[in-house]
Parts: sequence; C-alpha cells; structure tokens
Amino acid sequence: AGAALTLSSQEVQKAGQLNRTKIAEGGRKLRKSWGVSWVVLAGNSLIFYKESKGPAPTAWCPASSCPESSVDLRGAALDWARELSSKKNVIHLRTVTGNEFLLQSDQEATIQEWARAIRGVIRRLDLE
Ligand code: I3P
Repeated sequence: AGAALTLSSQEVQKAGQLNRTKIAEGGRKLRKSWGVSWVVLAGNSLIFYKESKGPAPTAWCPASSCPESSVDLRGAALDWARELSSKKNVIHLRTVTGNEFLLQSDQEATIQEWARAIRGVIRRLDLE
C-alpha cells in the first residue's frame, strides 16, 4: 500500500491489485496485453502503478520512481465487459478522450466493489 500512502493530498477511496489491459488509445484499438497493476482510486482519477520488475518482484516500487498512468474519470463510462474478453469479472472503462481499459479480478466481489466505487466517482462528477 506504499503507493497509496504517498497520495495523502488526495482522498484515496480504494486501492488494490487488478488485472488490467488497455484496449484503445484515443479511439484507436490496441492489441490486448494483460498485466497486473496496483490500482488506486483517488479524487477524480484512477491511477495505475506498474508492478516492479526489479530484483524484488513481489514489491511495488515507490510511487515517486514508478511509471504510472492516470485516468480522468470526468465523463467516463463504465460497463461490464462480457463480450470484450473471455475472462470473467471484467469491467470496461471508457474515457472522454477515447482511451479504453479492461479491469479484471478472479474474485467477483472484488470487481463489483471496484465497479461501485468507480461509478460513484463518475456520477459525482456528472453532477458537478
Ligand atoms: C490475446 C490474449 C488475450 C485475449 C485476446 C487474445 O492473444 O490471449 O488474453 O484476451 O483475445 O487476442 P495474444 O496474446 O496473441 O495477443 P482475453 O484474455 O481478454 O480474452 P481477443 O483477441 O478476443 O481480445
């Protein structure tokens, strides 16, 4: 949880490990490449931290030195992705800029909690 702790200036609503792949960038389809990410929902963003590939593969690298990408949830859309993957428990996130991600967990309850939390942020931003 080191990555989340450095985000003290923003409200961390949820953090955890998920399987993740980006499937579109600016509306252009990408080749799927599933990987494990440390995902943090904070403020108006979903932030992805890559798993460390260094000598201690079980450790998450510090946020300050870790490649990360951040998704602005304003105007985003979240759906279940039953037709976009052969995996189960997959959600599909689309941003206004045409970036699309699939997020997956083997635990149905885990992905349901993430779906609820992300939808909550999207709804809050829709009302602003
Ligand atoms: C892809 C890989 C993905 C799979 C994807 C395949 O093959 O097996 O795991 O997505 O299916 O194309 P490759 O490694 O050769 O790129 P899912 O696991 O989500 O089904 P898709 O082409 O039907 O999206």
